[in-house]
Amino acid sequence: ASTEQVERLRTKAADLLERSRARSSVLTDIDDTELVTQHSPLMSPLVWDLAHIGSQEELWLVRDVGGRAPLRPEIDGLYDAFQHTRSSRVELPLLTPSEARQYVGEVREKALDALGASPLRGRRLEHDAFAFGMIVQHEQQHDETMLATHQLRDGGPLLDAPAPPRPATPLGPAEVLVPGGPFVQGTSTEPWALDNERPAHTVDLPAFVIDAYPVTNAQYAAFVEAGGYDDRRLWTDVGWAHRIEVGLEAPRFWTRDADGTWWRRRFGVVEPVPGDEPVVHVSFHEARAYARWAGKRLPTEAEWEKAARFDPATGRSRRYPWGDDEPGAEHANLGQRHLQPAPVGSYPAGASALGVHQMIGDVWEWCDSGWHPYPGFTMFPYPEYSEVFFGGDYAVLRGGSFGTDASAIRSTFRNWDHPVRRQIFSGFRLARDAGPADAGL
Ligand code: AVJ
Ligand code: FE
Repeated sequence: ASTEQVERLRTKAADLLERSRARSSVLTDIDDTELVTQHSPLMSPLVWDLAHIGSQEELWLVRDVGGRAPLRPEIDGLYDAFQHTRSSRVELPLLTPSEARQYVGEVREKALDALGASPLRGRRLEHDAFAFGMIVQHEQQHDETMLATHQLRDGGPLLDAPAPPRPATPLGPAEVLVPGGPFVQGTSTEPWALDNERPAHTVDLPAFVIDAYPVTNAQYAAFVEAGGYDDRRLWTDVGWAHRIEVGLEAPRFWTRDADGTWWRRRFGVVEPVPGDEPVVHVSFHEARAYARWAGKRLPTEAEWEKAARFDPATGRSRRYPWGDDEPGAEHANLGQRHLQPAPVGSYPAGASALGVHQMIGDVWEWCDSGWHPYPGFTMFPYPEYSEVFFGGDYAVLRGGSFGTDASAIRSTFRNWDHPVRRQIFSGFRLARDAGPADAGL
């Protein structure tokens, strides 16, 4: 790496660290009571996420990259996600909001110091540069988690953002044919790709058809109104048992009034459910039941990635659906720029080479795949990021949501969660096997 390249890397890391901290501040510069409250048993109190962000940054940037002495070794255990369940964290002797703010500020100063001191060359280049990318993404991931906590809390709005854009052109075809054949899944070259996205490997898929847009609220409401939640045949055994046990009737945060109008609560505001936005806050089980009702299925993870990345003109897999350029506001609804998904068709410039829209941003998309390593997977740099979850009770989600930052998403990025979860910004799109009649698509 030339001096110029090292400087560019330093500037990029410092900028992204600053951007993630600005976002963390928006989410936590609220009343102290809000920060220490357990808003849902599914989530940590916000003040835990804040100090945990600092704790991970201390571990990886201050101690590991920087080789510095620990600032607060006595609190490591409090902020170790594996030692305490989310619902129990509120009982711990956590840092107070002002202590947590001061702690993350002190850690950041030392992390920036470490960034200036790392040679970012030779033996240290790959390790140190990755550590900064990992910590940027880690803070952004917890910011998305904190955004989900904001959505779960009761009370009036604390966050504000402009409405998303409206589609300027009519929708294109509803389905896209993805030709059969090999494509490259995963990556060996994306510098900040996490271990589970690696290595690049070839996957040969039969032709399939995928929806050009995510399933919308209007489409999903039709399923609810057709009695989809009461039709046992649409659900798997596990899905049905869950639907009965917790009394699922509609997406989380939806209610229906006496006139039959659907309403939703969104970050403290109650409003009619907009029909043309991708449905959000549905579980994997609900997505599967909808797919069966519609006579289709969820895409597998490999199908999702091929639809997003494969360029039939070159045979190459792109970094993003639209190409290799970093995400811009015209490509995708990311980064909490809007506090909701955008109507389908709002991002024509973000469509994939095959013509599939809104694969990045808006809503995470459930795939019909469990959480497994790619062939040739090597754990890096710690087993608790992905490895310990492989083979567990998880389904994969792809593409990121309106609450995912651009620095924490790529077409290769893999997320996973329990199939019952729906406090996350989760939606889906449908796929089906291709038949002879689809040649004209
Ligand atoms: C990859 C989103 C499942 O939030 O649990 C944050 C990311 N790992 N801290 C999560 C993560 C450690 C993780 N997900
Ligand atoms: Fe974490």
